[in-house]
Amino acid sequence: MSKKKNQTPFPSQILGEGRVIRNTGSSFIVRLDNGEELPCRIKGNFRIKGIRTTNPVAVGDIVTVAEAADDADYITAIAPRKNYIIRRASNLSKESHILASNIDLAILVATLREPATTTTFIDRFLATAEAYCVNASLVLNKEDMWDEDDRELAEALKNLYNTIGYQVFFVSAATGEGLCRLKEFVTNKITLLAGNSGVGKSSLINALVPGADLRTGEISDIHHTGTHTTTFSEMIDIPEGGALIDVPGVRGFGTIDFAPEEVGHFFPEIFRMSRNCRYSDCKHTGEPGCAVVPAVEDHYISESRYASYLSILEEASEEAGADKYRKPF
Ligand SMILES: Nc1nc2c(ncn2[C@@H]2O[C@H](COP(=O)(O)OP(=O)(O)O)[C@@H](O)[C@H]2O)c(=O)[nH]1
Ligand SMILES: [Mg+2]
Ligand SMILES: [Zn+2]
Repeated sequence: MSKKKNQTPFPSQILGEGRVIRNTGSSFIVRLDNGEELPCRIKGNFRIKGIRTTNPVAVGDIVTVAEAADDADYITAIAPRKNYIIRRASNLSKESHILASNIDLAILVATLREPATTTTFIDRFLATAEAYCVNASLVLNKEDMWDEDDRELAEALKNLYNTIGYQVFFVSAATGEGLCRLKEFVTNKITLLAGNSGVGKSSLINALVPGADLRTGEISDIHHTGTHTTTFSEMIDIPEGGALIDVPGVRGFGTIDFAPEEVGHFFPEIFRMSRNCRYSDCKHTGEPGCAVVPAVEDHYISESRYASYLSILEEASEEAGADKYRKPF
């Protein structure tokens, strides 16, 4: 590459600005403002300060593309991101993965069975969305598989999350149940669909956008996550306006960069209640005068939400502790 630099003393010709609509990990497709779609690679080092990411460029990024001497075009700059959803690549990893950027809405697709999404997973996702100022909603898919108990559980979850302020949709990509309202909700927005492998993200996009033709049925991916770390994310236009972003399924949702005293801010109902705690830096783990713990005991705050809060708090505290002992070089 340095050789090429020597040969071309002038900056390569800028082809324009556009949005990254596909990311395979090593290559990208950028749609220019004039509608042209260009296969691109990355040139340069785009890193968010202080965060190591496995993908420096994400679907949704607004980038500058330059023509190179050979036939590959290059992404040479990224415009500042309005927002993004990021997760830790794996629980122990220091590396993070940006799922998508510049979005209007992040939807977590969850299922009660095949696979069963845990409330911890849901809450970690929602907390991340709060932390990065992204509107989030919940979609419970595979409604066609529910028996009476499932429906009861679904109603309880809906009630819980509605009370906190999140919209909840019951849908079935298989039968089309509930899709009309969901489509209405996502039209004219750029929406990320996230969730475990096999919950039906791609099936939902196929059902919402006729002709999207995404590959589905990748349930076996669950067993291959180790080798399937290559990312393949794609933005699919909604003909009526807006777009949906399909990303590979994730197993866990490691949160990043949360200071322990901050975690409560990302659980709206805990945050509201924490105004009544005696100490402003209360972590709600048994401090004197804490208002949150009694609210959990009195069922004003759900136990599952509080458990999710504690799991993130623990992670954040470990990080903070580790920082203290980290060598300064
Ligand atoms: N019964 C039922 N199966 C579904 C539904 N949505 C998706 N599936 C199935 O679940 C599997 C995983 O779907 P896929 O869209 O690939 O999930 P993704 O990994 O989240 O993209 C496929 O076998 C789909 O046919 C649904 O609403 N009901
Ligand atoms: Mg998929
Ligand atoms: Zn408290």
